[in-house]
Amino acid sequence: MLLIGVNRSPYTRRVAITLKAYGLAFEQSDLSGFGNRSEVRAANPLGRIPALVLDNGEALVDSAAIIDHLDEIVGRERALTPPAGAERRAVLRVAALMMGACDKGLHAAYERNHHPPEKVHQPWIDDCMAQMKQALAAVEAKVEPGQGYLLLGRLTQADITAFIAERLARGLKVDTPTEMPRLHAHCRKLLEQEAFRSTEP
Ligand SMILES: N[C@@H](CCC(=O)N[C@@H](CS)C(=O)NCC(=O)O)C(=O)O
Repeated sequence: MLLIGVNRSPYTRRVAITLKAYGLAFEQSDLSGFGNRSEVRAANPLGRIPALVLDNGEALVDSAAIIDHLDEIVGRERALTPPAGAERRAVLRVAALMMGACDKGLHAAYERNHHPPEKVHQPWIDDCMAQMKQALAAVEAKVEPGQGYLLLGRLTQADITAFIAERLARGLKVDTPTEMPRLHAHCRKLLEQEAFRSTEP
């Protein structure tokens, strides 16, 4: 399998961490959505990373669809999203909040970085960042200090998505050690695991 994308992208890193956590072998092509437009568009017509090219040449796009496939490969017992019921809903809720937080953070970054300065609308940036922070604060409230994982006493997509969203927030100058100290500490602890550490950009 070939993972297309740089781990600076939270979505790509989510897939990279998941692949490593599942112990699935893969190669990675460090392409960025903006820096390597034609190569990325060859794998994903939408021009976004990540894409995952399977050994038969099929290209999967969007981190959620890619992870859905990886969950199928490893089977429902090992999948980092539980197969059904309240446990599944709880993990999906955190994952949706955290992926949405990433989306809002990137909307803010794109507004700042992809518009001429006189066209940047600061209230939109502020609103996006406020939404990102509120979602992070909701997950901060779920962190039980001393517990290794957010939910179910084991690694789930709740942890992985919280990790990549907290990382992105820090990159966008959110002071998570002060504003979300438990979440920040939780993510630092996750970084001790190989799947998280080895995917550091
Ligand atoms: N929902 C998608 C989002 C992917 C995404 O927005 N990737 C960004 C990089 S962080 C990208 O490629 N942006 C380039 C673009 O939108 O043109 C996913 O979960 O994979």
